[in-house]
Amino acid sequence: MTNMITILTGAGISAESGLGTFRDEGGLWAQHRIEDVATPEGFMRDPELVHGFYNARRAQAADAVPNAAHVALAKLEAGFDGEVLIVTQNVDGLHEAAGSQNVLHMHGQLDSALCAACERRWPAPLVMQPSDACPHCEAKATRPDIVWFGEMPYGMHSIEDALARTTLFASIGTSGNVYPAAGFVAQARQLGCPTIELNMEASQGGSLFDTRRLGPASEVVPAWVEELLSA
Ligand code: BJW
Repeated sequence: MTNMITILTGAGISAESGLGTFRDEGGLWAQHRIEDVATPEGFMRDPELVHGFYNARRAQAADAVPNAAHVALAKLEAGFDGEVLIVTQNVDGLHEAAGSQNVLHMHGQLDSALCAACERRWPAPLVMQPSDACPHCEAKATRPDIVWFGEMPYGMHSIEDALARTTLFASIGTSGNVYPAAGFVAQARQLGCPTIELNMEASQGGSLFDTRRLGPASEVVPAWVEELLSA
């Protein structure tokens, strides 16, 4: 069987690059109501507010640089004897900026725009607004290419397929509050795959992991990658 590592990442891996997490003290959900900025209903009610929220995060992400954890995962993909897949819940592009190539953005991407009418995508401008027209069908139905609550995350078939082939499942910097991502560890376990969590503190489903390394991602991830590459 080919070696395959599937790595689920969350906001914690980008925290040391200056991008806020959601549920930590003072995080994004302490400053904004989820129903207002992260649901299709909120967008229908007040598209200006939602565009403003994502415009600010797009600007912040554009200035951010990968930290040692992103860099280590890129090094793992380049040096590992097998396949490495990063399934990220993050909408920033820091894994790619660090050099990772096999990345699946299950909750969308800040640098992508989506037309709700024709469902085509294009690179998002730094500032999006409700009056923008789709460059393909010209409908004024453009939105950030982000998966909001109640919407189907992207790439679920590819993720299910990857979990079935995975020989090691790792979860980095996610609180385990949001499904379906929070359920991947149970799926991997059920398939007999070893599991490891690397996080600042234990996640919601923390007891499901075989192993846990607690600490800042910029420290625990490079150390873990070194171990894997020298094994
Ligand atoms: C560090 C660190 C450092 C800090 N170093 N670590 C009832 C039961 C079960 C499910 C549901 C339910 N009711 C509704 C649902 C479904 C719902 C859901 O899960 N709701 C829950 C709230 C209960 N999910 C959905 O609606 C999803 N769609 C769906 O389910 O479709 C139906 C379906 C799917 C599949 C099969 C069948 C049906 C869509 C979810 C969309 C999530 N969207 C968001 C916002 C959009 C993206 C964006 O704006 O960026 O995605 S919510 C937000 O949470 C964001 C994140 O990607 C996501 C996860 O957050 P994450 O990454 O875990 O961040 P935090 O802040 O929670 O945690 C940070 C962690 O880092 C912490 O652990 C820290 O300790 C750690 N940390 N600093 C290392 N330096």
